[in-house]
Amino acid sequence: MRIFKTGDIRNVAVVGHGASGKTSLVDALAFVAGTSKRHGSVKDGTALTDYTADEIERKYSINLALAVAEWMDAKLNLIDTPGYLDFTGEALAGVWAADGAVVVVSATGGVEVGTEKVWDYAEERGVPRMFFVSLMDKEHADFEKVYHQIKDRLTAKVIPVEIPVGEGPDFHGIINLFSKKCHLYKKGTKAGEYDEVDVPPEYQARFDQYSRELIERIAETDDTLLERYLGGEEIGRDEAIRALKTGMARGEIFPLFCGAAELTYGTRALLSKLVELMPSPADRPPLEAQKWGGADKVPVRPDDGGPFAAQVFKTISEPHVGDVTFFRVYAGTVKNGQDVWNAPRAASEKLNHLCVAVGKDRTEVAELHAGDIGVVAKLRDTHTNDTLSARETPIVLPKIPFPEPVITVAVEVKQRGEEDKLSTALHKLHEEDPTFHHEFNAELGQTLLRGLGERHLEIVVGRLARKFGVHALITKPKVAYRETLKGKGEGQGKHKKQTGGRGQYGDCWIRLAPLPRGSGFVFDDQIVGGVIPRQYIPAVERGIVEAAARGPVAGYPVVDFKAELYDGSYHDVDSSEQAFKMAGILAFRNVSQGCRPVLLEPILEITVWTPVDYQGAVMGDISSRRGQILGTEQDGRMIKVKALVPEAELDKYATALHSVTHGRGTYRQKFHVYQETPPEIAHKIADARKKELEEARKE
Ligand SMILES: Nc1nc2c(ncn2[C@@H]2O[C@H](COP(=O)(O)OP(=O)(O)OP(=O)(O)O)[C@@H](O)[C@H]2O)c(=O)[nH]1
Ligand SMILES: [Mg+2]
Repeated sequence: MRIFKTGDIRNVAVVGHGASGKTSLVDALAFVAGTSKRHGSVKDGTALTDYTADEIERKYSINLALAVAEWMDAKLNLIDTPGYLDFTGEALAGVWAADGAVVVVSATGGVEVGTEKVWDYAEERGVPRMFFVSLMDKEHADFEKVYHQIKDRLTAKVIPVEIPVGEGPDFHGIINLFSKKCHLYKKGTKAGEYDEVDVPPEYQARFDQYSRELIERIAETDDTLLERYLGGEEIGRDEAIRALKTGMARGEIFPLFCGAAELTYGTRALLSKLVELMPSPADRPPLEAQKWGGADKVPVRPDDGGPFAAQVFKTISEPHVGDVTFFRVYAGTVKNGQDVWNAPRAASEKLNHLCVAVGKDRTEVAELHAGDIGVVAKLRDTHTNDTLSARETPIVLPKIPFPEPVITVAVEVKQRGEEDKLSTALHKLHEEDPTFHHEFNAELGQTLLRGLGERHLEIVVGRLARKFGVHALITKPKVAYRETLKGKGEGQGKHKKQTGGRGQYGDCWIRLAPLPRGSGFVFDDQIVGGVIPRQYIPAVERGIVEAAARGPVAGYPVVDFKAELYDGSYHDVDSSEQAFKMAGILAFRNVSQGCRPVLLEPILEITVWTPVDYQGAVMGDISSRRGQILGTEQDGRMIKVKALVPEAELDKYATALHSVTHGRGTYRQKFHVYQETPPEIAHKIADARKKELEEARKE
């Protein structure tokens, strides 16, 4: 593979809603450019960038992946990203590593929730964007409708540079407004070849109208151009393209293209426009990095001669290879075999077999220039989001803000004794995928997995089996119930045993009383006159604490109460710490029964974002989950609904919300308070818990 200098590199993320045709487009672009020798297909499992076993089996993208298209003496690093929201972290990382993005919008599906999501990421990151209306040959394709959807729902700054000739099965050509020519494709075209003809007469009126709009919009981004345009002067193609590129860099204009990747229609024009309109890494503003070990900020410029700086934006573990690390060079030139420095981990890494990735294939290269994207296998201590720099100039680049997990499930290993293997494997998977988290919750006795959706966690569990040989089952996460006391009570706990030799004797009297929520446990020692010797008092407290861990209602921990120890008796010979602890246990069990014990359940505060159309459905659903709406307000394009909902009612909420809002709703949750469970529900929970504890005893 050729070596490319910074100015000849274009890093482009291909983003969009699921199944909009991104992977097919990337494959077609690499093939038409000649860089890839075979035109692959998602359906056949041969697409360049859907190469993992999971992707081939499911026929959609899960990981971001790279392809290269060499065109017009430039190298396009194409970053294919998954569209499903469960893998939105990958799309975010792809946009982060790129200097520009192609937003793919299906000519039949139009703007969907995934389109809005990636649009927002790209907006936050401030990368120049262009639109590609894909699947133009599909039944019901509607270019005009999709263009207006983009205009209404994403940005008014979109402007077509191409218009299709025919739509759906009749789609067979594209008119380019810059070249004023029409490309006609023949059935069976292999690599985007076309006949160039004049604009067909029946399209002349549309062509004139769109051309005028295009040139006006471009002129509006540049005062001198605008003046000349208004003065009646003709704006030449090259200067229009230059102005368009500048306008794109400033986020003032977003050109729109169209085509059908599977048929390779429109791919050649798109390749050229990617090279001409997308910025090279040298055109991008410098990044601000943190000097490692100091407070200073240092600018990182895409300068070939500068000190080396790179960031890892993806790690994937491959069978027989181990970890494969994708990184983007931000500054300096890096050579095959070079030693680099991971400052926060104080680790030196050798970039042996420095490669460029094209799908699953890797080609070794001698060097990579500032701005380029490389891969290397078998780094020891480096993970996603780490910065690699030179030892003399250690820095840390701003981290990719991966999204927080939204759903939680529990997992159990199928085979006993595999728990350790499970935890090691989960740890590896988290390193590969920062949007996946796991923990062992001792209170619940469960391993919890957190991620961005059910599909995400199913795939994680699949990888556990495939890559680590750990077979696990997804189960429902338990709810951490609590109990508390609503009334006061007092009574005795007496432990007396006389079995041969030395006996056991402990006797205490306690008062139990409720405390406000969140107070925890308070022990009040009111013993006077030595009725219980000092050394035994802590033992009584320990007994109460132990007994309170299994409350009277359903065996859940009792919280927010006070225990006052006010009387008791002892025996000179038979009393011991152990005996007084038993007395404490008995006292709590006796007294708590009469203190109107109740079950508490965790209440979460959830914030839901939904389009206004589904607001009623979302709120109705919340009410049916015993939820209480706190308020609603407009938040950008969405309505924000805040509510309090019992955690027990939120199982699979992400999936329910997805279906209620047709995929457009999102939510966040946080713990709010423990609250008394309604009695009829408490009974059911107590019954279930009793069974669970019995089962546990049997095992
Ligand atoms: N008719 C037609 N179908 C296409 C075209 N391009 C892709 N498809 C089909 O559309 C479906 C989705 O294509 P993909 O390329 O996998 O879409 P994607 O955007 O990568 O999907 P995700 O990876 O799930 O986000 C596949 O079944 C493709 O065969 C096209 O130009 N015309
Ligand atoms: Mg894909």
